[in-house]
Amino acid sequence: VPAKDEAPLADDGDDHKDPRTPVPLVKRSYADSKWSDTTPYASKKKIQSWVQLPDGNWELGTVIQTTGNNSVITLPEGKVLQVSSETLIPANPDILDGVDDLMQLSYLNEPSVLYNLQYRYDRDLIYTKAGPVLVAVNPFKKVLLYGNDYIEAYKRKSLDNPHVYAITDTSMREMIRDEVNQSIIISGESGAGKTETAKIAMQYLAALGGGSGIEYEILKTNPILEAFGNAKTLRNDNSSRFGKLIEIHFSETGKISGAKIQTFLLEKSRVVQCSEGERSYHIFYQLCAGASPSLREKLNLKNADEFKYLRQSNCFTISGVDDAEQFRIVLDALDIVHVSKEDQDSVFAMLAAVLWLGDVSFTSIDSENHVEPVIDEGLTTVATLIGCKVEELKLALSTRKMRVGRRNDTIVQKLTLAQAMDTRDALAKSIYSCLFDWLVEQINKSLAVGKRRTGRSISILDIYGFESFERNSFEQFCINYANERLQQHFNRHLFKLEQEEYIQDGIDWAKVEFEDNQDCLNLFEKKPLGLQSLLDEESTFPNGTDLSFANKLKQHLSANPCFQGEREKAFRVRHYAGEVTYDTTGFLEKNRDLLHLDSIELLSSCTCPLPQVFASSMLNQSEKPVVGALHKSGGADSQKLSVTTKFKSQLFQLMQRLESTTPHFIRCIKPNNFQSPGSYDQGLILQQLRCCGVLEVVRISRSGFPTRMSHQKFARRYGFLLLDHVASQDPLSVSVAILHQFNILPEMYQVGYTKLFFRTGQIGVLEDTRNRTLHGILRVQSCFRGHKA
Ligand code: AD9
Ligand code: MG
Repeated sequence: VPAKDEAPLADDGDDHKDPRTPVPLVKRSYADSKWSDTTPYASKKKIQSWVQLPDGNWELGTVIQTTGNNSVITLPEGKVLQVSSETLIPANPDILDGVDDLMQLSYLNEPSVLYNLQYRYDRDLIYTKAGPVLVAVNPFKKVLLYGNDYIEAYKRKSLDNPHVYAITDTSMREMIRDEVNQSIIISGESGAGKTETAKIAMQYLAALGGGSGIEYEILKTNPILEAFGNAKTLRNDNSSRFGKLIEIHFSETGKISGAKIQTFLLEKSRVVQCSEGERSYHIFYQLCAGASPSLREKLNLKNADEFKYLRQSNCFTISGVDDAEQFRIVLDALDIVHVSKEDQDSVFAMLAAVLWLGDVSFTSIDSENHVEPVIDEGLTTVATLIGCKVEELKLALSTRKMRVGRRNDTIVQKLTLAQAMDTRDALAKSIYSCLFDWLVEQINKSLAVGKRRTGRSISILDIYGFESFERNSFEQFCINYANERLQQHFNRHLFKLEQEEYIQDGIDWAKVEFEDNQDCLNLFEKKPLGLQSLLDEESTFPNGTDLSFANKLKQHLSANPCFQGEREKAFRVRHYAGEVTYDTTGFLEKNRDLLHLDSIELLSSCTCPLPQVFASSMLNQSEKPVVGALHKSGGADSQKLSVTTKFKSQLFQLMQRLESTTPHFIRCIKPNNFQSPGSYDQGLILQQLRCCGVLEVVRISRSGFPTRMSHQKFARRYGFLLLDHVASQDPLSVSVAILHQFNILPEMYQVGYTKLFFRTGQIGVLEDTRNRTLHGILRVQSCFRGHKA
């Protein structure tokens, strides 16, 4: 008799008593759905199955009759449907409702996974394991899962259900045990909860590895980076517009010794333009709302809604957020990471300079549409804030020096309105992105590990997830490329991990090859004919246009299975997560990301310290050193690396670093598009599960032995079904006897040193028999019904 906690499956009637109903043979052909399970487990009269309703949602129903290829199924609210049997997908026995690891599901199909996550989500169990991966469904509300008590409980292992704390704890233990660096790789689409998850992981590490005080500094980097690198978008009120890797270092005793932050590709364009309903970077609004009267006066600050750059999107506040209060938090945090008051003043001066640049206006000076800046409050304030003469600023914004002819003679070209505005905006974007990089550098200095590196670290990666919008531009092109790289990393490791477990437990295992995304990566990276090298090539042509770029792609890449040319300036890429159509408008300009040398010269001649630092860092970024050119009268565009090339090399370095670590994956899921609690949109979630590869992991495990049970547990659960006496009572012998008695085919299971491994669906056969047997016992002992069974 099984233990009390192993209650029999809820049964719905007597299967054997009714001779009129033949055992239905539900044919299931799910060839079209690669995630579905094809192994029927039940030969019961009434089978729980998933049926897809016209709205696309899955509903659990009971098959009451099957004739030919048709099944009659009843739904919970009493509706009866007749459907083609092939469209039904088997549901799991109730005993598996809400399992905390999807690997425990007997049937690993899409509706079952969706249902399981929802079952848990409804109970605020937002974390679920998908084998080695932690799935986190954004609750969009406070859930009582965090804080010191929970941290203590996970540390002491008195709690071990899926949690960010648990996966972080594992990484900590493995780092110490194996002396190998670890990484926690967080992905998911915008608003799915990556940044919050990263902070929760950092909290845990700070609590476990704290002591020296440096953990406070590390935690305080979050409000700073969020202020300067996050913004309200239509998808997320606090959307990160950069990628981030934070590497936290530990001493031999497991105490935090320092940290290092690396950032990736900040979205600069937001500084000078953003869409209706979105905001620019938080820090601008915080500064305008929270600066002290003396700082306001020094920076000649106005209200946020009076600056042109901020005014254009017509959105100034975020509900529930007090920008002035946030500003105080940032000031505090800057103190804690040792940014001096002087430096803080310089930072705010740069922010104000960017805002005032947006207010610089131009006036026509001749009949050829040439313009120059109006000398007004905007221009003079910018000059004061960066420390240059008004005349110099005026010149930099209205002219461009060019070298011409064989003798490289310099001519000065006047700018048209469009050119002048571009120059102004490019200057604002550069100042802001240099400021961001500079801040990260200051933070890194403060967190520096010092010379005595132990070489042990845990890195947390919070990078923008795969994006597919109606209109996809250069930003999505870069972001999705990054995700292809990460996906490759993900695949490799999951296959490896999965297969290592089999080998560890000593089972017979022929290695599974997996479908990788190398084709798509080749499409991006191949030289000389890949998306990136063709983009770079076209970007260097003075006459190159977005259209000529698109045509070149179609001419050279059409043979690649992942590429498809589209109408006019568009092309389509088949990503692992789905197809995305990119519009090449703006690709060349964004890839070149030019700042004219005139602007760099201006910054380097400023009397304020930061502009000078920025100028020299811009020159250092150049591929060919152009330092000499700075002092020559003849200038040219800075010969910097293209954005794609720089990003690609950053990603390569990132991958190299991650490769040397033991990875832990967290996949964040956004349950609805309204940032609202309690709403679970099946279609949206399914699409993310597919995109971020959770079901891919499921598929991997399907090809293996996804159900595992220790010999003990197996013997306890099914031992009572044995008809013959087993000589030895040790769990392994009992288990093997059960397998034999039930004719479980040898290819359907493997006996490991500690566990039994089953192919998908196999446990269902046993559960079914166990259930029927129990039911029989219950009938015989009907007077005991309801007692210990
Ligand atoms: V983006 O790609 O940077 O636009 P993220 O980083 O994936 O995005 P973020 O972490 O910013 O999303 O989460 C969005 C919002 O969801 C947060 O501001 C919270 O309001 C909410 N959230 C996310 N995770 C949790 C959580 N564990 N508990 C409560 C959460 N709320
Ligand atoms: Mg984020």
